[in-house]
Amino acid sequence: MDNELKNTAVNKDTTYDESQIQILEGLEAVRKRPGMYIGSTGPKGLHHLVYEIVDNSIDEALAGFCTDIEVEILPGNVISVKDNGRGIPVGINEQMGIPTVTVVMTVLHAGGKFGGNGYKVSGGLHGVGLSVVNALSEWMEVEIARDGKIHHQRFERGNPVTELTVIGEAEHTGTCIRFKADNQIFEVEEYDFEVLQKRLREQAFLNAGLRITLADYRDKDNIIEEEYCYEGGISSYVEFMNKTRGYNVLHPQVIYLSMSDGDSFAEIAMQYNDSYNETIVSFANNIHTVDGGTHETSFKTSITRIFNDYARKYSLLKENDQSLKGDDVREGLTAVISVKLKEAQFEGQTKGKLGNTSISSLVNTLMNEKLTAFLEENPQVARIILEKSINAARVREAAQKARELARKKSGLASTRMPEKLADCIWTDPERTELYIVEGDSAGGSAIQGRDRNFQAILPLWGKMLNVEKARIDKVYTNEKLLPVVVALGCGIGEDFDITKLRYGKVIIMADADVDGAHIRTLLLTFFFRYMRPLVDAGHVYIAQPPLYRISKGKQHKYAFNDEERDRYIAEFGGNAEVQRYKGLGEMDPEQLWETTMNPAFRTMIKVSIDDIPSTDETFSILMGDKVEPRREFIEKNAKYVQNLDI
Ligand code: 0RA
Repeated sequence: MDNELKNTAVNKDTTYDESQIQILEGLEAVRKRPGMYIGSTGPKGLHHLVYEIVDNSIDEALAGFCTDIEVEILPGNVISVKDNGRGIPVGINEQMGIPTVTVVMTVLHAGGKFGGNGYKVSGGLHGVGLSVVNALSEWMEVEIARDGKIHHQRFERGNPVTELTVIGEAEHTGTCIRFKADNQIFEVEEYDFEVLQKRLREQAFLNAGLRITLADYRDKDNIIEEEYCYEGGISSYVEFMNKTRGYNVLHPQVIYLSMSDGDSFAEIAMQYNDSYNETIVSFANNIHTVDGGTHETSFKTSITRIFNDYARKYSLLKENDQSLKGDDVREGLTAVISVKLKEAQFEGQTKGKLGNTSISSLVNTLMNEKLTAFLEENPQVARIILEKSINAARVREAAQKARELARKKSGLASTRMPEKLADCIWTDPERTELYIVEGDSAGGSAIQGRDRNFQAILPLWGKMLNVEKARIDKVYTNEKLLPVVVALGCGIGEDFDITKLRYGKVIIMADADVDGAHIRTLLLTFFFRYMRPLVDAGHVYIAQPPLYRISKGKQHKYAFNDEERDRYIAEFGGNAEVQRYKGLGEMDPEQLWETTMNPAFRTMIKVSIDDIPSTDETFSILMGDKVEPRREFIEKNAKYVQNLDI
């Protein structure tokens, strides 16, 4: 009653009713089309809810008022996010006639990340996203410590179900938000600790000194509590990436460069390692720009030019030497680029690419002035890096020659296909498939069992190369990989040209045992490192051969796991015969066709890259030099391994 009176007093006209209508319509819109606001209602969307809430606390930290953010996953997959900022204002909002916090929690913000024409700028739009998460929550509660009091309000599916009420005294300030995602909206409700861990750690790196904690209390026998706080900011991030990938760094200090030009700020941290990989991660306003954009492009152009200039100036490159290419100077480079700007434009289908051209010149100037100065002041480091780049260029040039030579010598001219390839009749890549098969006997079955109109078979032969530890010149001379390159027809590395691809589906078919897993991993590493666009465009598949054949009399069924096997045995009513396939070679051609190759019945796994930096990390760990990160990975992931016939 008290509150109603207050509301009426503040509202001189009918705004209150209108506000109510606006709120209800807004919430309705979010619940009707959740995908528009949080991307999806699957696991990604679910985790996005947490990011939206945490982002508001980070904004408060960017504004300089918050140092600690505590995130908890509570039993029942309830999320709690608590910060020590100023607290969301609790006074009555003049325009709406209700407390500001209630407005923030219920009114759809015009400048949301999805839809609308503005984009989120950290430090700018406080409270964006809270109403969206609220609308998609079965319930949400907010507790605000402010003005000496603790204020509380509860919402259900976005609607306030209590007034904002004082529930206690407080000496501190801050905001605590708790919510349970609505299972009427989301297909899943389990949060993945590692997904949240990765994102929160990333945010801690991007906001130097900010302390973020993450705790998981869902399983009382396995409570996890972690803290992320990095005084070194993005420099610590670079160190962390080199370390987790098991790389040896070439110079002890991370190179850190930063510059601002009034409206925008850019910072770059970089450090070289002794691998042949490039790991560049970029951000705009703390949002990961998965597809790069103007900041990343400008960085790459600049670094190539600056290293070339330096190498010429100090005669590390002689007059007749070719200039260093981008790939040469980025070999073994781990870098983080982070820019902050007003009205960031995110482009592309997944909004993962920064479009603002103004940031190019800032990054360009930053690199020209600061990196050049760094090289002049640290000639020993400059030498080490340049040596590595020049060596990379030499290897690249040698590889080019080796390839030309290999072509000439073995007659591997563009049209001559590998001897082992059993090609198909059709040539339209929209319809054709290449099966890459380990072993001759399996290859033989596949050749006999296939539909030769559209299915080509390439049996692999000889010693495989671990590309994680080798350079491109070795690939061109590897007897196992070269036929794959030639059969696909599109080259590798810088020369890769997807328009020349000869088969729309590239299917790895290997045994369901350890050796099969090994060859699969080696081939995937190869595709990831040397034919990334092939994977990106969704051309790579993994065949799924059955593990068992269950038969009784004239009936038979194939089982792809132990559960299916047991079910079929039960269905056949006992006395069923179970044959276990140890390898593809044990299947006759008809069986192989029927179970694994016939498009009408087969199941295949389509290989996609969710997240390039983590895929990169995984391959480095699995196939790289260091044993310790690999042991850790295996220990952590052993629980996911099924059906491994060890
Ligand atoms: C609006 C205005 C102010 C702070 C906030 C919102 C705020 C929002 C969130 C969300 C999570 N934590 C938060 N902390 C603060 C400024 C208040 C003032 O001027 O005192």
